[in-house]
This record gives sequence, C-alpha cells and structure tokens, in this order.
Amino acid sequence: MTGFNNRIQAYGAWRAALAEALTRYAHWLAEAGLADASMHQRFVRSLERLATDRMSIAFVAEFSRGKSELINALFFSDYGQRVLPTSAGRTTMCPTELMYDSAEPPGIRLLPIETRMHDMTVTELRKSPREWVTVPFEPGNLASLRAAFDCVRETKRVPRHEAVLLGMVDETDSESPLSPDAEGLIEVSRWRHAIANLPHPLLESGLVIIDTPGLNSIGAEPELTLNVIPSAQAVLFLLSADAGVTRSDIEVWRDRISPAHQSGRFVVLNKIDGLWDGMRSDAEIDAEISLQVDSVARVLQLPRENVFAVSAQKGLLAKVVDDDALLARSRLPELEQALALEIVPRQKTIISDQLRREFDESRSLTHALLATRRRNLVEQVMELNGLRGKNRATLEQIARRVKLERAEFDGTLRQTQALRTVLGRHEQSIQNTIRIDQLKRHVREARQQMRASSLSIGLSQGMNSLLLAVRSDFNTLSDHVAEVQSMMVAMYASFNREHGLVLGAPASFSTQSFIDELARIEALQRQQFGALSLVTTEKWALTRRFFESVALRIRDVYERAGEDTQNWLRALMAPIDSQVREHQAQLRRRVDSVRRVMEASGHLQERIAQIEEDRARLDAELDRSAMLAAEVTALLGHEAPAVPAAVSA
Ligand SMILES: Nc1nc2c(ncn2[C@@H]2O[C@H](COP(=O)(O)OP(=O)(O)OP(=O)(O)O)[C@@H](O)[C@H]2O)c(=O)[nH]1
Ligand SMILES: [Mg+2]
Repeated sequence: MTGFNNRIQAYGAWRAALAEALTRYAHWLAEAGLADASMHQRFVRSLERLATDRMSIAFVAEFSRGKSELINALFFSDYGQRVLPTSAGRTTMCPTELMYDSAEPPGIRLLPIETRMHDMTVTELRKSPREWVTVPFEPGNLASLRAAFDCVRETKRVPRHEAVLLGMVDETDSESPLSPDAEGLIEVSRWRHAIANLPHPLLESGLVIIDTPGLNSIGAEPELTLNVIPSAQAVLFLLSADAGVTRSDIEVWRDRISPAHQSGRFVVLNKIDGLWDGMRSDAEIDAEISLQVDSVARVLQLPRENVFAVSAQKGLLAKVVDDDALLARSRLPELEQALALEIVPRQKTIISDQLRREFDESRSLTHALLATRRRNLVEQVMELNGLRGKNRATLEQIARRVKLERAEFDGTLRQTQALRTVLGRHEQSIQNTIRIDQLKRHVREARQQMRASSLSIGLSQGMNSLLLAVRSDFNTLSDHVAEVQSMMVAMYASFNREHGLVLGAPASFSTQSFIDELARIEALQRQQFGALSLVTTEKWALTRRFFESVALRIRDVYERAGEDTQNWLRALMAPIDSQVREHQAQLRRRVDSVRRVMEASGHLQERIAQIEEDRARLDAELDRSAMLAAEVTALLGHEAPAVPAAVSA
C-alpha cells in the first residue's frame, strides 16, 4: 500500500469519524430540546456535505502519452493487470470517470455520442438514466472488468457531415488525423462519456479519477474544459519523454489546463524507461532526464518541482511483480507522494473550513441559549430567596413588577416581528435578483442573439451579453448583502441594549467566491472564443455546446448563491428568536413562582430546591455539550472557541 493510498484512506476514515461526532452532537441537541428546525437543517447539511465529498484527479494529455497506463499504475496495480485499456495509437475514446457510489450496482454507464446533437450537457444528462447504456461487471472478476472497460475504446463510422455535427472534425484543420476512409466515412467514438462504478478502497474513500481521451475530443466537449478539469483537485498533464514537447502538447496545455487550473497542476514526463538503453550509465541517464525536465519546465513556464519524470509502465510492472528496485527506478513513488501531499490536505482544509463555520455557529447559538437559561435560573432563585418572609403586599408588588416586565417584553416581541418583516422583504428581493428564471431569461436572450447571427462576432456578443447580465445580477446581490449586513449590526446592538439579549456579531456573508467563479468562467470563455473568426458548421456546433456548458455552470453558481444567502438570512434571525423564546419562558416561570408563593408560601422552599435541581441538570448538559463539541472540534483541527463568560459564571 503506497503513501498515497494510505493518505486517501486516512482521509476517508477522518470523514467518517467527523460524521459520527457531528451526529452525536446533533442527537444531544435534540435530546436537550435545543434543536429547532434551522439548527437541525444545519446538521443535515454538514453531514450531507461530508457524505458526498469527492476528490477528483483528472488526467489530460495528447493521445498515447500514457494517461491510462499511469492510472493503472497509480491506482489499480492490485489487480495484477491493466484495468483500463492502453495501446499505441488512440485508445481511450471518451472521457471516463472512475468512482464509487454504493447505492448503484457495479458497472459502466455509457452515454451514446448522438446525445451531442442536442443542447443537453453531460451534467444534465447524468440525471436521466434512460439516455445511458449500462454494462455490468463483477468487480472481483478481472476478465469481466476488462471486458466492460474495453467499451471506452469503441468507435463507429459515420458520414462526414454527421462527424462535423458531432464535433469530431475540425473543418479548418487540414492536418486532422480523422480523415474519411474509402467509403467517405469517419471513425468517431461510440460514446460521449463513461462512468465506471467500481468498488475499490480508494474510490470508496471518495476519490474520483477522470481519464480523458487525447486529441480533438477535449475541444469538442466543452464541459471537460469548463467544468470537469477546473473542478478537479488535481490535474495531471502528461508528456512523453520519447516525443518531447510537441506543438499539440503545448496547445492542450495552453488552451485547456493553464487557464482553468492555477494550482494542483502536475506535469508528468512519462516513459523515461525509453532512456534506459543499457548503454549509458545511470548517472548519464539521470543527467539526461534532468535536462528534459528543465526544458519542459521552461517551455510550460512552471517551477521545475512541478515536473515529474516517471515510467508508468515500469512502475505498474514493478508493483505487479513486487520489484522494489524497479519501482524506485520508475520514480512513481515521488509522484504519488507529491499528489497525496497536494490534494488530501487541500481538500481537508476546504471541507473543514466549511464545516467549522457551520458548527461554530450552531455551537455558539446553543451556548448562548444555555447560558441564558442558566442565568435565568440563578436569577429566579435569587428572587425566590428574596420572597422569604415577605408579606402579601410586598408579594403583590413583586407580581406587578413581573407583569410590567412582561408588558415591556411585548415591545421586544413587536420589534422582533418588525425585523422579521423587513428581513423577509430583503430576502424576497435577494432571491429575485438571483432567481433561476431570471438567469433563464438571460440565457434565452443570449441564445437568440447568437442564432440571429452567423458571424463569429454575433456569437461572442451573445456570450458576452450573458456574462454581462450575470455580472450585473451579482453586483446587485452584493449591494443587498451589504445593506442587510449593516442593518443587522445595528439591530443586534439595539436588541442587546434595549432588550437585554446577549447577541454577538451577526453571521457574515460574502459574495466574493461567486464573483471569483464567474470571473474564471469568463476567462475560460475568452480563451476559447476570443479569437474566433470564421464560423464553420463545426465551430457553430461547438460554440453552441460551449455556450450551454457555460450556462449550466452559471446556473450552478446561481443555485448555490440562492441557497447560501437563504441559509445566511435564516442564521441572522436564529439567535434573536431563540433568546426571545427563552426570555419569554423565563418570564412565564417567574409569574408562576410568585403566584404559587402567594397561594401557599410553604411551597417556597420546595420551589427553590426544584430550580436548583434544574440548574444542576443544566450544568451537566453543559459539560456534556462541551465534551461532544470538543470531539468535533478536535477533528476539525482547531481550538474550541472560548465558552461565553455567562456560562462559566
Ligand atoms: N515504454 C513505455 N511505454 C509506455 C509508458 N506508459 C505508457 N506506455 C505505452 O504507451 C502507449 C499509450 O499508453 P496509453 O496509456 O494508452 O496512453 P493514453 O494517454 O491513455 O492514450 P489515449 O487513450 O489514446 O488518449 C501504450 O502502449 C502504453 O503501454 C511508459 O512509461 N513507458
Ligand atoms: Mg487512454
């Protein structure tokens, strides 16, 4: 088992432990009667996030650089055989995702290439199982596994005009390797996309591996460039030591990887075994490899440390026959180490940051609530102690005071209600700003603009007008958010000052990550179509597909922004609501106490003892909450926030 596998699996175990700790905390909350609907939702969200966490590594390169071989060597050597097909010449014909979802049976789902004729993107089609063909396999049976994986090589012959529409032929490229045969037919991939559901320890831990076909097809499937590659935690770009860096290698790098991925990029100089010719000394070979690495780093403008010289083939062989010396010589372990160090900690940070924010918010809400509850109990005991030996007139006076406080409290309730109304109005206009319908309208308008024009200028104008409209929506959203934020700071202060609540700073929210993401989409768009001059049928089809992918990715941003703002707006009211509720309950209890004392003053002692008991129970709850929270925060890797002073008082 390599360091990489260990790390990925340790990460999977960490996620499972965290999910358990969160579940325990959530159970405690429910048992203690502290979990209202929004709090419950928060935990459900965190657990879902943990369960669906995926880390993907994409392999991208020209054909025959050894992508599939490297995947076999890095992840599947335990099978003692190649799982993904490899061969000289073009082998992998369609993007192939390897993952594991225990809810689905093992097998490969294949999306027919003809689906490219419509506007639907692969992401959308994922949700319609009817469009896919499934080839089942038995995970333990290598022959059945290999037979199923062989599907990704399948091709079919289609007339030229059809190949053009499928985006398989570039009419402007006279050197296209896809030339018609004697009957005028062109060989194209039979499938558009493949998803393998393979039970395997790494994939079970949430790793997703994306093998891509070399040559041409990347350009024809804009989703790869727009969605799949940018959202992968790591992208491995392969070169071959025997071919050097060719022009088409540089094009793949420049057009597909460079703009989409600034970090997590690994350049692999594969097939270094070609230099082991048996006639040169090891030192000479090392020097030669080192020179090649230098030159790759220079051409791709990268630090030399990002370039890894390996032999995937010898690495695979070494693992299969258990030859440590050969494995070391293949230099595969260095790449594995670097990959693990890059992607696991990064993913862990991303998910920890998210969950920590959610958890800290629940925890401080809970703490504030328990603190108020405890303070109320202490005050009640004090008040009751003060009632000892008081005559009826004094008791009546106290009863009047409590009543007065209750009347005052009605003011608090009114203000809470007014605030809720104002916030509701803001919520409405925020949701209107980033409504999916609104985006759909932008997309429709841009599509019309594109259709109306057969010139490239019209195509880019259509695309630009979409991005412009979207940017304006998000600017409006930012303004709204800022407005609500400053209003809430003032409101929290006023509730603290005038109504005796203990509210910290209101939950904050930033639209920056969405704006950054839109900027990235825009950069990719410009890279892809900035220099479009002549609109051929093929370019037209490609642009349309590209446009649909852009629209889909933007839709995703709208959806997430909608959800996040909604959660944020809820989180703003939650502390006020819970403290107001608590305050109200306390007032009721006080009225009750005074009334009972007035009815039979003998019960006073009993009443005090009962409250003391409540307080002891509450203290035990606080201890338990601290312990359960510590379990979660230890896993999230940070100090527990200081317990509010009111609790330890
Ligand atoms: N000598 C040598 N050959 C290798 C190495 N890695 C891969 N190959 C061979 O190179 C050929 C191409 O490898 P593949 O893994 O199919 O390449 P690919 O990048 O997946 O190619 P496509 O699927 O066509 O995009 C196969 O015959 C491999 O066995 C290596 O490290 N050394
Ligand atoms: Mg391949």
